[in-house]
Parts: sequence; structure tokens; C-alpha cells
Amino acid sequence: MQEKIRALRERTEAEIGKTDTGRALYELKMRFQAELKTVMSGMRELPKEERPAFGKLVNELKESIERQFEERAAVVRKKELEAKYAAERIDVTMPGRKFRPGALHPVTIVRNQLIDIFSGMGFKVYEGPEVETDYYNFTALNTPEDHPARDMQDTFYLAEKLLLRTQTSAGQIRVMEKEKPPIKILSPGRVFRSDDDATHSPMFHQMEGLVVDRGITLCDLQGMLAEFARRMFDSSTKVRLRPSYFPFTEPSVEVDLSCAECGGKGCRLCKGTGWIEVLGAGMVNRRVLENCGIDPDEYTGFAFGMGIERIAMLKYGINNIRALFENDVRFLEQFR
Ligand code: 2NL
Repeated sequence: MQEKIRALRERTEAEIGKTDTGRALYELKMRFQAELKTVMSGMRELPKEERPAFGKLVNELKESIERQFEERAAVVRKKELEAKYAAERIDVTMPGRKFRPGALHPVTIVRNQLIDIFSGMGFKVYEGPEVETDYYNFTALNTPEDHPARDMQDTFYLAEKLLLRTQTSAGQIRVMEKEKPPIKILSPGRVFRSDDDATHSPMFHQMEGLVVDRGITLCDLQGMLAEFARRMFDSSTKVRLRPSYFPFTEPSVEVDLSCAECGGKGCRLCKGTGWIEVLGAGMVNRRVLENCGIDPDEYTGFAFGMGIERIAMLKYGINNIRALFENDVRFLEQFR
């Protein structure tokens, strides 16, 4: 019996010394306790008088081994903590990760600026739907059935009479149908045309303005455009109207601004002319007013439309419209 106890002590002590993880130590302890139980159950076979001495030996073994387990556990825990700390160590003197703040897209910057300028003149923003019927996009705007703009080649049709709007004025028709003059609205938004080259994109942003009231004249349009040009570009910018044609306006004009780059002397940007074409405009065609239930003998109106990308390209000297749609951060971060 004593031999068994000695063997258990020696074996356990040797194993404790070799164990170096908390988990292995715990498992060893469980095994020791089970073995000790087996040894103790042997006590029944001993003669009565030998039992107290045996019990004492067992107790000594138990206490001694448990103390050694505790001591070893303290050493192992310390080692494990040190390893954990070493693995988790961070160098607080390392430079931090670069924080890259975002920037507004140039089209958004110009859009906000346009809204700001025209809001200041009393325009209210109205955004219509991007999917329109051919009635609102063409018919109501006095664009006849056989007009080239209606061609499948130029307009994205979704169904026979359903399309992606080619101009935001489609939505302005909805406002004129519903509301009595005075009307003074600004319609920013995406428009779609089957067109794709250095200066045209199949999707671009338009900003159209519409004013309808008694006694509105082309002179009001010209004065408003002059103020717009001074605020958008330069306080010395001049406005020039050239006769043009749109089915929805009569008379129609093409609006040029004096070149902000060369001040009108002629340069590469204005191709030597001193003028840059910026937008189209005109007096709302009386047939368009009639289509919306507005009496053209009582009311007149002016309207204008511009491409936001075109304004952004002029303002920032961008010569390919694709730069505005590629979302290359090296290009976009310049607008921070
Ligand atoms: C352009 C020319 C223009 C309009 C848009 C308009 C709207 C209504 C009635 C009449 Cl509801 N006209 N808008 C008028 C003239 C020209 O846009 O070159 N846009 C990019």
C-alpha cells in the first residue's frame, strides 16, 4: 500500500514539473484525484489497526500534491499571460492609418450652386419622375410624332409609350397642368439620351427653369440669365442671345456667355470666338401653355435648360465628360 502511494506521488510530481499549460494541468489534477480515490478504496482491505496510519499517509499525499498543483498553476498562468501579452503587443509609436475624407462630386457641387443661385431668385425646386410617358416628354412639349428626337435611335423606350425622360421639362408640364400661375420652378435631375462621345453621355444631369405669369417677356429672361452668369462664373461675365429653334419655345434662343478664361479676347476654351454656348432657352410656346390648360392670351412664360455636366466642365476646365462618370478617386479627390 505504501508502495502504491509512493509511486503515485513520484509519478504525479514528475508530471506536474513537465506540464506547462493550464489546461493540461487541470486534466492531470483530475486524473490524480481519480487515482487517489482508487488508492483510498483499497483501505477497506487493510486490517483495522493499520488504517489510521494509512489515512494519514493519504492525507499527506493529497495535501502535498494539491499544494504543488497550486504552485505550478501560478507559474503556468504567469507564463501564459506573458505569452499573450507578447502576442498582443502594439507599437503606439507607429504612424496611424491615413484618414481619407470624401468629397462632393463636381456635378453635385455645381448642382447645389445652381439651386442656391436660383432659389435666391425665388425658384422652387420640383423633381419629376425619371420614367415618363411620351405625352409628358414629347407631345405636351409640342414635339410632333415625326420629330427626330422621338426616334428610337435617340430616346430610350421602355415600352411603346413609356420612356426614360430626355428632358426634365417633362415634369414641369405636370406642374403647369396642376397649378395656376404664377409658376416659378427649377427642375434638376437625370435625363437620358442615346448619345455617347467626349461631350455627350447617355445619362447626364439637367437643370431646367420655368417662369409663367402675366406679362413675362424675353427681357425678363435676359436679365435673369445675366444675374445667373455673374454669380455662377465671374461678375464681369456678359450674356449673348442668338436665335435658335426648340419645338417647346417660340422664340427660342441659344445663350452664350463671354469666355471667363480669356475675358472675351478669344482662346482655346472658346475656340477663339470669345463666347461659350451654355444653355438653351426661350418663351414658352403658346401651344405648350394651351396643352396644360393655361390661357396663352393671359399668361406668358420663359424657360431655360442647361446640362449640369457642361457647366461643371466649363467651370473646372474638364474636357472629357467621361471623367465625370468614371469615379476615379484621383480625379474626384481634387474637388475637396
Ligand atoms: C437645352 C435646352 C431648353 C426649355 C429647355 C422648357 C420647359 C417647358 C416649356 C418650355 Cl415646361 N421649355 N424648357 C426651353 C428651352 C430650352 O433646354 O439645350 N437643354 C440642355
